[in-house]
Amino acid sequence: MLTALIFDVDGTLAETEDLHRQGFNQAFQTLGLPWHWSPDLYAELLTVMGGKERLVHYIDRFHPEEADGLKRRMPEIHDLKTRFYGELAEEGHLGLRPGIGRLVGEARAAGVRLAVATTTSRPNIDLLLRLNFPGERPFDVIAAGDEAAQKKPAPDIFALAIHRLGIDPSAAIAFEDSAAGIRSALAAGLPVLATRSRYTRSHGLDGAFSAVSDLGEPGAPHHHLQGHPWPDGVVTLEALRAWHAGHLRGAA
Ligand code: XBP
Ligand code: MG
Repeated sequence: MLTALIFDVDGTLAETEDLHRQGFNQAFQTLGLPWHWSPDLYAELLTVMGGKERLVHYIDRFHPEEADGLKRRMPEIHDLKTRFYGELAEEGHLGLRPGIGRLVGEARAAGVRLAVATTTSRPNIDLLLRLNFPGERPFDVIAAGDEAAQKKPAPDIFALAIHRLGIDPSAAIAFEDSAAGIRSALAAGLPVLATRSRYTRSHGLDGAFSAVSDLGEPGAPHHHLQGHPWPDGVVTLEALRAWHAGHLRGAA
């Protein structure tokens, strides 16, 4: 039986990555660092998951001669970036991607449990949920950021979410937007539905049992990309349950 849905955050619940990029740039500027991350450069840097890890990778690659000193400043740069990200998210009323609010509502009404498994820092998730689910606590479990020893594509963060849910991974479905995220969820034993995001357009989505542009809404169907198709271009709880039942029968 399908007992839980586990969601990635950046690119899956919401299109947050460009706000992270802008937050980094504002932090660089404030600290007098002559760096600017363009959307193209950021898309390349996104192959390294986690903002702190991404910053270290950037320093090693583009400023190796000053790497030691710059890396010592990394926590300060990242803290400031998190603050600016928060301000940008509040100003922009950061919304959810198509179909997320609807599917979350369907799952809660049916008693299907909800979890988050993300590389991003906890304050960023708390803010996203406060802005979009005011006064509610829709997710039973949140596994985030540095709670995992290794970030995606390692399975750690999805494994932590599964452990906290107290379920077998075969009883859940993961939602991801990135190639590294798909690898992470698969390595934790989860079937993965991929919804491609703005910054993951060039990512291979192999391993996902279905890939679509977004979850879709009645009257605003998604684009099907590969794998399992969804009735009327909308991923509903009913359709997920039907796929899952067939998947378990196939595995038996
Ligand atoms: C995507 C990421 C995150 C964000 C930045 O995570 O790699 O690191 O870009 O967040 P996911 P932090 O898709 O797993 O949500 O700077 O707080 O790490
Ligand atoms: Mg993501």
